[in-house]
Amino acid sequence: MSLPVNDIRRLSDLHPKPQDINYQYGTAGFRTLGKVLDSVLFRVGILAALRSKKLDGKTIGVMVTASHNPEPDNGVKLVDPRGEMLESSWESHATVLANTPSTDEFISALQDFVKTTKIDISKPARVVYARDTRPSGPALVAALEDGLKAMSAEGRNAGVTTTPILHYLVRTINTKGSKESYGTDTEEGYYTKLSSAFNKLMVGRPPRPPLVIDCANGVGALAARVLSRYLVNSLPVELENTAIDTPGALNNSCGADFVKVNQKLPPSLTDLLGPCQRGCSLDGDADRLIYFYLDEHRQFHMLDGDKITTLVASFIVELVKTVGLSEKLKVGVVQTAYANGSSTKYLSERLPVKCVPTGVKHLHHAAEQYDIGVYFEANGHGTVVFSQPAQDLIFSHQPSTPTQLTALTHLQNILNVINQTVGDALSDMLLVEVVLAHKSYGGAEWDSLYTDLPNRLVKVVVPDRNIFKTVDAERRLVSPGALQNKIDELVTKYSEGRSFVRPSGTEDVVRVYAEATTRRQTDDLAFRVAGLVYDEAGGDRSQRPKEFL
Ligand code: 16G
Ligand code: MG
Repeated sequence: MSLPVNDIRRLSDLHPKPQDINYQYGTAGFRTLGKVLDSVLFRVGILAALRSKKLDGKTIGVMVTASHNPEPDNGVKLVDPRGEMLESSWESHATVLANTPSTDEFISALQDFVKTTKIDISKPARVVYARDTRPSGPALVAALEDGLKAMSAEGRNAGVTTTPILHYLVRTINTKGSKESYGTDTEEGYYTKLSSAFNKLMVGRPPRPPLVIDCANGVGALAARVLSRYLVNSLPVELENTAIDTPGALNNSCGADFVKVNQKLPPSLTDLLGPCQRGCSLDGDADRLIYFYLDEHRQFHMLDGDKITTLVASFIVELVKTVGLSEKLKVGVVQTAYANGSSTKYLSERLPVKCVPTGVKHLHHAAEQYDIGVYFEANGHGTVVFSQPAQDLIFSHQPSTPTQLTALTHLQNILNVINQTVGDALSDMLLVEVVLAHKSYGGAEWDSLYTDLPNRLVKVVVPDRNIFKTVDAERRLVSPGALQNKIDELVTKYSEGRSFVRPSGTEDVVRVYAEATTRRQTDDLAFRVAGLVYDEAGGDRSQRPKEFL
């Protein structure tokens, strides 16, 4: 059997590629202005069908979202059968196919691809897809559906939902009826799985003040509302920033990225959050979570992905120890260079900690090397993954004391609260709430586990960010030239100073991170490194930002 060339040609002509744009399947799929993504979505539909055929008809996921980006942006990413990110070798195929200039060239690139990748066209193709609340979403989904139609793929439209729910659906569809079944393959199955485990974990815990959830005016508002109906007595919540139909509201001065980057409360919450009350922010597709609280002086404190890692990993270690399985279940942590130095120090004194390059797929993969792997990026994206033997042990172990039995039951329920396929803001929120309730922690007690070093992120616009090449999990530069030596020399002048430089995978900029013992020193270090980067990359002297030192 060969490719249905006539159908592809007819439909591809309806989705021509703009001549002047070069697309790239980056860290989180294709992402750019929504209005220039039509041809990309059509081609991704075809690619998803081919990926499914290659994997013997397993269901592939497609998510249409641009996460925390501004509302006019959109994007698309593919999800592999276990609910994980697309295998990286296919990312470059996606880029090549998205950039072929004409329908004819697209078809011949497809033919080459099918041949070299040895795809059996006669296999079935199954794809499940969803989108977030962006206004450009419906038209992009229609283009994707044309791609599926061209391949006669079986499509399941999961509608408007969060990225993590789409990942959950992919995994549950593919494990249906098997020993590794991950749950019921519906949204209701997702809410029921998470909430029933959560509700069991909260039995007997004292009532808590309501949790304020900043939904970023995105799809998380819909999901959080449904979830809250399943949490009637276990967790009172107040949903804020739920204006999904207000043009321009998405991620605008709210959401997890706003809080993390600006290190402050979304202005819309200022009058809502009481002293010592905790709140959290989701991002535009609800796969990132940042917590915060105001202290008794109404001072803002942020609890980011590093703080979540510490809280969650410590609790899981404690449970595993109480059950008596410390020897058999090794808990480890995965971070990136962005992890606050204090968190790395705190964790390394207690657990194995690995540092990997930015991007969920790197963290997820490294976490899978542990029996129980906890990973979070500082920006709030993360989850916990349990190896299959670890899960089997947790569900078959026979405890010998009532204390062990209680801890084991908690561990089993925790496993079901967690969305292991990908970082999931709502699932992570439930996990955090469980730990806080079990430890009787408020925001301040949680925050006091270690003290963050002040840190600063600076964006540097350079003529060509591709000249920046990193090694050692992005902690060191090997190009351009002597820049790393200059940074090394500078860093020694700051107490507990640390700084690194990496090209962004999602924006046309270079990022500089710095931390040191004081805010003033941190800013000084960050802007000095930014200045070095700007000059070394040949930035225009007259355009040099004045804060760069
Ligand atoms: C994407 C990544 C996120 C990473 C961020 C870094 C996924 C699903 N998302 O949003 O993990 O932190 O990119 O962006 O992998 P940057 O390369 O622009 O700094
Ligand atoms: Mg996101």
